[in-house]
Amino acid sequence: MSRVSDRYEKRNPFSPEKVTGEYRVATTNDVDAALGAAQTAFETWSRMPIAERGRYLTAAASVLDSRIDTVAGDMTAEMGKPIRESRGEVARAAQILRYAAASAYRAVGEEFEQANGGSVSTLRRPLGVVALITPWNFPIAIPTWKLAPALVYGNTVVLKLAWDAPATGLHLEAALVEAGLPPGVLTVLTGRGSTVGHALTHDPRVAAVSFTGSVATGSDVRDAVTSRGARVQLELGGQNPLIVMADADVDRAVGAAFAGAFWSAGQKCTATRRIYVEAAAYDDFRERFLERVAAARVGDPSDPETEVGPLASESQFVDVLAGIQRGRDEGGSVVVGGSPTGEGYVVAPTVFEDVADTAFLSCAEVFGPVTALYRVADFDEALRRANAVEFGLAAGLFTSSLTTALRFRREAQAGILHINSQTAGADVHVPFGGIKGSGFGPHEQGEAAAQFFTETVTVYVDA
Ligand code: UN1
Repeated sequence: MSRVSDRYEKRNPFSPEKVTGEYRVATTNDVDAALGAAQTAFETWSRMPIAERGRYLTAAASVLDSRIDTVAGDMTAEMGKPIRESRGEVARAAQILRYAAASAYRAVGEEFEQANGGSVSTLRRPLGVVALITPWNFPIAIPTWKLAPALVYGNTVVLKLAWDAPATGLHLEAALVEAGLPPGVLTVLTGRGSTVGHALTHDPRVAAVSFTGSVATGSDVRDAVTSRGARVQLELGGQNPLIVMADADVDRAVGAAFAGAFWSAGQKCTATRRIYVEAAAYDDFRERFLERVAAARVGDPSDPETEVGPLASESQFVDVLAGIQRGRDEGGSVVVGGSPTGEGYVVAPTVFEDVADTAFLSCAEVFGPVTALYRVADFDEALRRANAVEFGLAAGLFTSSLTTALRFRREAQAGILHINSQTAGADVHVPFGGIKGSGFGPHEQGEAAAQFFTETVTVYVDA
């Protein structure tokens, strides 16, 4: 029997009076049933040839491709991502599924010769039932990049979607169901982290948990999962710097700074939060960057021209405005933006100056369209200040000097480095993840995902 409290309403962040859908608030009983089904399904799924598992993913990719307008439209309506980015994200999800499916044609181990001459090889085997807990800011890319490798390597999955973006993840589930995925192999739950997430992380049937979200929740997840000896992978926040040297192509640097700071309204853990500009180029960069911000198309995310839409929810809106206020209170000056535009949860692209290195805005993650400019004497100073945070997710550098680029590659403290490109973005076939406080455990995607979602056994064979 369904009661009113079994369901919740999701509203459109650009037009909060509009309800975009009603979703189930899953209970611990739902988690129990999902884990039971996943355990049963594992018996058959894990024995299936990897190429056969991959075929379900390829078929789901085709379903997503055929439905890109619907899925992207629903994503934009429920969490406010500008439609052109939503479309790109659905296409990315299809690409991730195809990349994972092709794992069938990659090595699943390595062959050696034993010291005594016999054969010894390694073999990757699935872990069992894995739980995935995903955020609202990439509501199809992140569920897909966790689920695709988990499934192809033979695990069965319980996926908990973000409260604020359920419809998008449910489209992913529908695509896999239409592709014929056997029952129990994947169960998708909507609901609260405090019930569903908590139950999944504490259940001894869950062999591994992959989590993307906040630092605070992530550390609870890590403690719960490691204390029962299971595997955990965390992708947390970032406080990502972009360094612009005087020898850089300033126009390209301006474009990258704008995209990195303001696309998706800055709601990416890889967004550009701090921009360090070498003194000789500072005034020029500042002027062109502010011109670019003034020309930004801000507003309705369903308009294909829109570059900066709303924040995803009222609570994000409140948090970001509080972050801006704190930036001001701690002595920062708002050069442009700094307030709501009056349409839904839209906050104008905001650029600060005069922010102290110890101020909240320089150290913490304000998850919105907010960035700060800092003047630096040279690369040494830029790198020192860029590295002086607890996070280490992404970092960018604009320069034409190979020497500077090579030093950055060695010394920048982040898991993802961008030389002459913006701080956000992630190719599907290479590892993605942070160092320092930005993550824990193996990285995601590419070969790193194979390592996380499998265990390696070593097999000695003598004739
Ligand atoms: C990207 O920059 O395209 O939650 C991906 C996030 C990151 C993913 C960023 N885990 O923003």
